[in-house]
Amino acid sequence: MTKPVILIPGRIHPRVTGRLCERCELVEIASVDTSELDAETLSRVRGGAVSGRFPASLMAALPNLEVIGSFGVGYDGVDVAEAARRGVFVTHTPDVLNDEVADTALALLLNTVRRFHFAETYLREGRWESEGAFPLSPLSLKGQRVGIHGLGRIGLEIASRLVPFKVEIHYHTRTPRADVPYTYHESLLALATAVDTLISIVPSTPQTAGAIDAGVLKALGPKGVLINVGRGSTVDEPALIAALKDGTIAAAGLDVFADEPRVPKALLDLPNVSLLPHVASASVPTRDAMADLVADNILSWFEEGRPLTPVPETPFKG
Ligand code: NAP
Ligand code: 8YV
Repeated sequence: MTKPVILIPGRIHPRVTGRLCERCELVEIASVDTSELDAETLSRVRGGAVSGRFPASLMAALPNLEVIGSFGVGYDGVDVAEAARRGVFVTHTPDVLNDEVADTALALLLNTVRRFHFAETYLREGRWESEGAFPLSPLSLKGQRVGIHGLGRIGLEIASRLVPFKVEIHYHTRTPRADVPYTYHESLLALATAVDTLISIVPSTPQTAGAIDAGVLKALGPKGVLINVGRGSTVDEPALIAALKDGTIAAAGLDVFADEPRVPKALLDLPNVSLLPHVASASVPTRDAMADLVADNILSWFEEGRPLTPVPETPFKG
Protein backbone atom coordinates (compact mmCIF):
# COMPACT_ATOMS: atom_id res chain seq x y z
CA MET A 1 0.00 0.00 0.00
CA THR A 2 1.29 3.50 -0.85
CA LYS A 3 2.24 5.45 2.24
CA PRO A 4 0.53 8.88 2.60
CA VAL A 5 2.91 11.79 2.07
CA ILE A 6 3.04 14.25 4.99
CA LEU A 7 4.62 17.70 4.70
CA ILE A 8 6.36 19.13 7.76
CA PRO A 9 6.99 22.87 7.30
CA GLY A 10 9.48 23.95 9.98
CA ARG A 11 10.52 22.32 13.24
CA ILE A 12 8.25 19.99 15.14
CA HIS A 13 8.64 17.76 18.23
CA PRO A 14 10.81 14.78 17.15
CA ARG A 15 8.29 12.30 18.53
CA VAL A 16 5.84 13.41 15.81
CA THR A 17 8.26 12.50 13.02
CA GLY A 18 9.41 9.41 14.94
CA ARG A 19 5.83 8.14 15.19
CA LEU A 20 4.90 8.98 11.59
CA CYS A 21 8.00 7.93 9.68
CA GLU A 22 7.26 4.20 9.50
CA ARG A 23 3.72 4.52 8.19
CA CYS A 24 4.01 7.74 6.16
CA GLU A 25 6.47 9.30 3.73
CA LEU A 26 7.71 12.51 5.32
CA VAL A 27 8.72 15.62 3.37
CA GLU A 28 10.49 18.03 5.71
CA ILE A 29 11.16 21.63 4.67
CA ALA A 30 12.59 24.56 6.63
CA SER A 31 9.53 26.83 6.54
CA VAL A 32 6.23 27.40 4.77
CA ASP A 33 8.17 28.27 1.58
CA THR A 34 7.72 25.31 -0.80
CA SER A 35 9.92 26.66 -3.62
CA GLU A 36 12.45 23.85 -3.13
CA LEU A 37 9.77 21.21 -3.91
CA ASP A 38 8.74 20.21 -7.45
CA ALA A 39 5.11 20.13 -8.58
CA GLU A 40 4.96 16.33 -8.52
CA THR A 41 6.02 16.19 -4.84
CA LEU A 42 3.59 18.96 -3.92
CA SER A 43 0.75 17.11 -5.60
CA ARG A 44 1.55 13.90 -3.66
CA VAL A 45 1.23 15.62 -0.25
CA ARG A 46 -1.97 14.48 1.51
CA GLY A 47 -1.23 15.63 5.06
CA GLY A 48 0.65 18.25 7.08
CA ALA A 49 2.10 18.21 10.59
CA VAL A 50 2.95 21.62 12.00
CA SER A 51 4.02 23.45 15.11
CA GLY A 52 3.37 27.05 14.18
CA ARG A 53 2.18 28.46 10.86
CA PHE A 54 0.21 26.76 8.10
CA PRO A 55 -1.05 29.69 6.01
CA ALA A 56 -3.50 29.75 3.10
CA SER A 57 -0.59 30.16 0.65
CA LEU A 58 0.82 26.80 1.75
CA MET A 59 -2.56 25.09 1.39
CA ALA A 60 -2.85 26.57 -2.10
CA ALA A 61 0.43 24.86 -3.07
CA LEU A 62 -0.90 21.44 -1.97
CA PRO A 63 -3.82 20.47 -4.25
CA ASN A 64 -4.41 17.08 -2.60
CA LEU A 65 -4.13 18.11 1.05
CA GLU A 66 -6.64 16.30 3.31
CA VAL A 67 -5.56 16.87 6.90
CA ILE A 68 -3.31 19.14 9.00
CA GLY A 69 -2.17 18.00 12.46
CA SER A 70 -1.34 21.08 14.51
CA PHE A 71 0.87 20.73 17.61
CA GLY A 72 -0.76 22.58 20.52
CA VAL A 73 -4.32 23.25 21.59
CA GLY A 74 -4.20 26.83 20.26
CA TYR A 75 -4.21 26.75 16.46
CA ASP A 76 -4.05 30.45 15.62
CA GLY A 77 -1.09 29.77 13.29
CA VAL A 78 -3.27 27.67 10.97
CA ASP A 79 -5.68 29.36 8.57
CA VAL A 80 -8.65 27.23 9.61
CA ALA A 81 -11.16 29.25 7.56
CA GLU A 82 -9.19 28.46 4.42
CA ALA A 83 -8.83 24.81 5.47
CA ALA A 84 -12.60 24.58 5.97
CA ARG A 85 -13.19 26.17 2.57
CA ARG A 86 -10.92 23.56 0.97
CA GLY A 87 -12.46 20.63 2.89
CA VAL A 88 -9.20 20.04 4.78
CA PHE A 89 -9.47 18.79 8.39
CA VAL A 90 -7.37 20.59 10.99
CA THR A 91 -6.64 18.75 14.23
CA HIS A 92 -5.14 20.08 17.49
CA THR A 93 -4.09 18.70 20.88
CA PRO A 94 -6.77 19.53 23.48
CA ASP A 95 -6.97 18.17 27.06
CA VAL A 96 -3.62 16.33 27.22
CA LEU A 97 -1.97 19.58 28.39
CA ASN A 98 -4.70 20.94 30.69
CA ASP A 99 -3.04 19.92 33.96
CA GLU A 100 0.45 21.11 32.98
CA VAL A 101 -0.74 24.51 31.81
CA ALA A 102 -2.99 24.98 34.86
CA ASP A 103 -0.09 24.03 37.16
CA THR A 104 2.10 26.60 35.39
CA ALA A 105 -0.59 29.27 35.75
CA LEU A 106 -0.70 28.72 39.52
CA ALA A 107 3.10 28.69 39.79
CA LEU A 108 3.33 31.91 37.79
CA LEU A 109 0.62 33.51 39.93
CA LEU A 110 2.39 32.68 43.20
CA ASN A 111 5.75 33.72 41.77
CA THR A 112 4.37 37.05 40.64
CA VAL A 113 2.56 37.80 43.88
CA ARG A 114 5.28 36.60 46.29
CA ARG A 115 8.35 37.40 44.11
CA PHE A 116 10.03 34.02 44.73
CA HIS A 117 12.25 34.43 41.64
CA PHE A 118 13.81 37.55 43.15
CA ALA A 119 14.03 35.88 46.60
CA GLU A 120 15.95 32.93 45.16
CA THR A 121 18.36 35.22 43.31
CA TYR A 122 18.86 37.12 46.58
CA LEU A 123 19.85 33.89 48.34
CA ARG A 124 22.11 32.71 45.48
CA GLU A 125 23.92 36.06 45.48
CA GLY A 126 24.76 35.60 49.18
CA ARG A 127 22.69 38.61 50.16
CA TRP A 128 20.64 36.74 52.82
CA GLU A 129 23.87 36.23 54.76
CA SER A 130 25.30 39.68 54.09
CA GLU A 131 22.15 41.86 54.19
CA GLY A 132 19.60 39.88 56.20
CA ALA A 133 16.08 38.76 55.37
CA PHE A 134 14.61 39.30 51.91
CA PRO A 135 12.10 42.21 51.89
CA LEU A 136 8.45 41.30 52.57
CA SER A 137 6.30 41.00 49.45
CA PRO A 138 3.74 43.82 49.32
CA LEU A 139 1.19 41.46 47.76
CA SER A 140 -0.36 38.22 49.00
CA LEU A 141 -2.76 35.73 47.44
CA LYS A 142 -4.59 35.50 50.75
CA GLY A 143 -8.12 36.86 50.50
CA GLN A 144 -7.78 37.81 46.84
CA ARG A 145 -10.62 37.86 44.33
CA VAL A 146 -9.41 36.10 41.21
CA GLY A 147 -10.99 36.49 37.78
CA ILE A 148 -10.49 33.96 35.01
CA HIS A 149 -10.76 35.27 31.45
CA GLY A 150 -11.77 32.08 29.57
CA LEU A 151 -13.24 29.15 31.47
CA GLY A 152 -12.71 26.36 28.95
CA ARG A 153 -10.70 23.16 29.32
CA ILE A 154 -7.68 24.86 30.89
CA GLY A 155 -9.56 27.67 32.66
CA LEU A 156 -11.62 25.07 34.54
CA GLU A 157 -8.46 23.31 35.72
CA ILE A 158 -7.02 26.65 36.87
CA ALA A 159 -10.24 27.37 38.79
CA SER A 160 -10.25 23.97 40.51
CA ARG A 161 -6.64 24.53 41.60
CA LEU A 162 -7.59 27.95 43.01
CA VAL A 163 -10.36 26.54 45.24
CA PRO A 164 -8.01 25.20 47.94
CA PHE A 165 -6.30 28.62 48.04
CA LYS A 166 -9.60 29.96 49.47
CA VAL A 167 -9.83 32.87 47.02
CA GLU A 168 -13.09 34.16 45.51
CA ILE A 169 -13.37 32.95 41.92
CA HIS A 170 -15.03 35.00 39.17
CA TYR A 171 -14.95 34.53 35.37
CA HIS A 172 -15.85 35.98 32.00
CA THR A 173 -16.64 34.05 28.83
CA ARG A 174 -19.02 34.98 26.03
CA THR A 175 -21.45 32.29 27.18
CA PRO A 176 -22.02 31.70 30.91
CA ARG A 177 -21.46 28.12 32.11
CA ALA A 178 -24.28 26.31 33.91
CA ASP A 179 -21.93 23.77 35.51
CA VAL A 180 -19.76 25.97 37.77
CA PRO A 181 -20.32 27.79 41.08
CA TYR A 182 -18.07 30.75 40.16
CA THR A 183 -19.40 34.31 39.70
CA TYR A 184 -20.04 35.22 36.05
CA HIS A 185 -19.45 38.67 34.52
CA GLU A 186 -20.90 39.68 31.17
CA SER A 187 -17.84 41.66 30.10
CA LEU A 188 -14.11 41.55 30.65
CA LEU A 189 -14.29 45.10 32.00
CA ALA A 190 -16.89 44.06 34.59
CA LEU A 191 -14.71 41.10 35.58
CA ALA A 192 -11.61 43.30 35.95
CA THR A 193 -13.61 45.77 38.05
CA ALA A 194 -14.78 42.99 40.40
CA VAL A 195 -11.42 41.28 41.01
CA ASP A 196 -7.83 41.96 42.11
CA THR A 197 -6.16 39.27 40.02
CA LEU A 198 -6.94 38.48 36.38
CA ILE A 199 -5.80 35.24 34.73
CA SER A 200 -6.19 35.15 30.96
CA ILE A 201 -6.52 31.79 29.20
CA VAL A 202 -8.44 32.56 26.00
CA PRO A 203 -7.51 31.68 22.40
CA SER A 204 -6.03 34.22 19.98
CA THR A 205 -8.96 35.38 17.85
CA PRO A 206 -9.96 38.69 16.26
CA GLN A 207 -12.31 39.20 19.24
CA THR A 208 -9.65 38.62 21.91
CA ALA A 209 -6.96 40.72 20.17
CA GLY A 210 -5.94 43.56 22.50
CA ALA A 211 -8.89 42.79 24.81
CA ILE A 212 -6.80 43.45 27.92
CA ASP A 213 -6.30 47.12 27.23
CA ALA A 214 -5.64 50.28 29.25
CA GLY A 215 -9.28 50.41 30.42
CA VAL A 216 -9.25 46.81 31.71
CA LEU A 217 -5.92 47.40 33.49
CA LYS A 218 -7.25 50.58 35.10
CA ALA A 219 -10.31 48.63 36.30
CA LEU A 220 -8.04 45.97 37.82
CA GLY A 221 -6.57 48.71 39.95
CA PRO A 222 -3.36 49.57 41.83
CA LYS A 223 -3.32 46.26 43.77
CA GLY A 224 -4.12 44.38 40.57
CA VAL A 225 -2.17 41.44 39.18
CA LEU A 226 -2.38 40.20 35.59
CA ILE A 227 -1.40 36.64 34.69
CA ASN A 228 -1.38 35.67 30.99
CA VAL A 229 -0.96 32.03 29.98
CA GLY A 230 -3.22 32.26 26.91
CA ARG A 231 -1.77 34.23 24.01
CA GLY A 232 0.28 37.43 23.88
CA SER A 233 -2.10 38.96 21.33
CA THR A 234 -4.80 39.24 24.02
CA VAL A 235 -2.87 41.96 25.87
CA ASP A 236 -2.13 45.49 24.65
CA GLU A 237 1.55 45.14 25.60
CA PRO A 238 2.48 48.87 25.48
CA ALA A 239 -0.55 49.63 27.69
CA LEU A 240 0.53 46.88 30.11
CA ILE A 241 4.09 48.23 30.32
CA ALA A 242 2.75 51.73 31.02
CA ALA A 243 0.35 50.37 33.68
CA LEU A 244 3.16 48.44 35.42
CA LYS A 245 5.44 51.48 35.34
CA ASP A 246 2.99 54.05 36.68
CA GLY A 247 1.31 51.84 39.30
CA THR A 248 -2.02 51.49 37.49
CA ILE A 249 -1.62 47.78 38.34
CA ALA A 250 0.79 46.18 40.82
CA ALA A 251 2.36 43.27 38.95
CA ALA A 252 2.15 40.86 36.02
CA GLY A 253 3.17 37.28 35.29
CA LEU A 254 3.49 36.43 31.61
CA ASP A 255 4.17 33.16 29.79
CA VAL A 256 3.17 34.55 26.38
CA PHE A 257 4.06 37.70 24.46
CA ALA A 258 2.92 39.68 21.44
CA ASP A 259 5.97 38.96 19.27
CA GLU A 260 7.62 35.75 20.56
CA PRO A 261 10.45 35.08 21.12
CA ARG A 262 11.12 38.83 21.27
CA VAL A 263 10.24 40.30 24.67
CA PRO A 264 10.32 44.10 24.98
CA LYS A 265 13.29 45.39 26.99
CA ALA A 266 10.86 47.65 28.85
CA LEU A 267 9.25 44.50 30.30
CA LEU A 268 12.59 42.85 31.14
CA ASP A 269 13.64 45.97 33.03
CA LEU A 270 10.57 46.05 35.28
CA PRO A 271 10.87 44.87 38.92
CA ASN A 272 7.20 43.88 39.22
CA VAL A 273 6.99 41.13 36.59
CA SER A 274 7.64 37.41 36.39
CA LEU A 275 8.40 36.33 32.80
CA LEU A 276 8.49 32.82 31.33
CA PRO A 277 9.48 31.82 27.76
CA HIS A 278 6.14 30.18 26.74
CA VAL A 279 6.74 27.05 28.81
CA ALA A 280 3.28 26.36 30.24
CA SER A 281 3.04 22.91 28.60
CA ALA A 282 6.78 22.36 28.33
CA SER A 283 7.45 19.17 30.31
CA VAL A 284 8.68 16.01 28.62
CA PRO A 285 5.58 13.94 29.51
CA THR A 286 3.10 16.59 28.37
CA ARG A 287 4.91 17.47 25.14
CA ASP A 288 5.20 13.71 24.41
CA ALA A 289 1.43 13.36 24.87
CA MET A 290 0.85 16.34 22.56
CA ALA A 291 3.19 14.83 19.94
CA ASP A 292 1.39 11.49 20.18
CA LEU A 293 -1.96 13.19 19.61
CA VAL A 294 -0.64 14.97 16.49
CA ALA A 295 0.59 11.64 15.09
CA ASP A 296 -2.52 9.70 16.18
CA ASN A 297 -4.79 12.21 14.45
CA ILE A 298 -2.93 11.88 11.15
CA LEU A 299 -2.66 8.09 11.34
CA SER A 300 -6.32 7.79 12.32
CA TRP A 301 -7.33 9.89 9.32
CA PHE A 302 -5.38 7.78 6.84
CA GLU A 303 -5.97 4.38 8.46
CA GLU A 304 -9.44 4.70 10.05
CA GLY A 305 -10.93 7.49 7.95
CA ARG A 306 -11.54 9.86 10.86
CA PRO A 307 -9.57 12.54 12.72
CA LEU A 308 -9.56 12.18 16.53
CA THR A 309 -9.58 15.79 17.71
CA PRO A 310 -10.58 18.11 14.84
CA VAL A 311 -10.93 21.83 15.58
CA PRO A 312 -14.53 23.12 15.73
CA GLU A 313 -14.11 24.98 12.43
CA THR A 314 -13.53 21.67 10.55
CA PRO A 315 -15.81 19.21 12.38
CA PHE A 316 -15.93 15.55 11.40
CA LYS A 317 -19.50 14.50 10.75
CA GLY A 318 -18.54 10.86 10.01
P1 NAP B 1 -11.04 26.19 25.21
O1 NAP B 1 -11.42 24.96 25.96
O2 NAP B 1 -11.53 26.38 23.83
O3 NAP B 1 -11.48 27.44 26.11
C1 NAP B 1 -11.45 28.75 25.66
C2 NAP B 1 -12.24 29.62 26.62
O4 NAP B 1 -12.11 30.97 26.20
C3 NAP B 1 -13.73 29.29 26.65
O5 NAP B 1 -14.19 29.37 27.97
C4 NAP B 1 -14.35 30.38 25.80
O6 NAP B 1 -15.68 30.61 26.21
C5 NAP B 1 -13.42 31.54 26.11
N1 NAP B 1 -13.42 32.57 25.07
C6 NAP B 1 -13.18 32.42 23.75
N2 NAP B 1 -13.29 33.61 23.12
C7 NAP B 1 -13.60 34.52 24.06
C8 NAP B 1 -13.87 35.90 24.03
N3 NAP B 1 -13.85 36.60 22.88
N4 NAP B 1 -14.17 36.52 25.18
C9 NAP B 1 -14.21 35.83 26.35
N5 NAP B 1 -13.98 34.51 26.44
C10 NAP B 1 -13.69 33.86 25.30
O7 NAP B 1 -9.47 26.33 25.11
P2 NAP B 1 -8.34 25.79 26.13
O8 NAP B 1 -8.00 24.40 25.77
O9 NAP B 1 -8.75 26.10 27.52
O10 NAP B 1 -7.11 26.73 25.68
C11 NAP B 1 -7.24 28.13 25.70
C12 NAP B 1 -6.06 28.80 25.02
O11 NAP B 1 -4.94 28.78 25.87
C13 NAP B 1 -5.55 28.13 23.73
O12 NAP B 1 -6.33 28.48 22.60
C14 NAP B 1 -4.13 28.66 23.64
O13 NAP B 1 -4.07 29.84 22.88
C15 NAP B 1 -3.75 28.95 25.09
N6 NAP B 1 -2.73 28.01 25.58
C16 NAP B 1 -1.50 28.50 25.95
C17 NAP B 1 -0.53 27.62 26.40
C18 NAP B 1 0.84 28.09 26.78
O14 NAP B 1 1.80 27.37 26.58
N7 NAP B 1 0.98 29.27 27.37
C19 NAP B 1 -0.79 26.26 26.48
C20 NAP B 1 -2.05 25.81 26.13
C21 NAP B 1 -3.03 26.71 25.69
P3 NAP B 1 -16.81 31.21 25.22
O15 NAP B 1 -16.66 30.49 23.91
O16 NAP B 1 -18.09 30.98 25.94
O17 NAP B 1 -16.48 32.66 25.10
C1 8YV C 1 2.85 25.07 23.13
C2 8YV C 1 0.56 26.19 23.34
O1 8YV C 1 3.82 25.89 23.73
O2 8YV C 1 -0.92 24.36 23.16
C3 8YV C 1 -0.73 25.57 22.96
O3 8YV C 1 -1.62 26.30 22.46
O4 8YV C 1 0.73 27.37 23.28
C4 8YV C 1 1.63 25.36 23.91
O5 8YV C 1 1.19 24.20 24.51
C5 8YV C 1 2.93 25.33 21.69
O6 8YV C 1 1.92 24.64 21.03
C6 8YV C 1 4.26 24.87 21.18
O7 8YV C 1 4.31 24.96 19.83
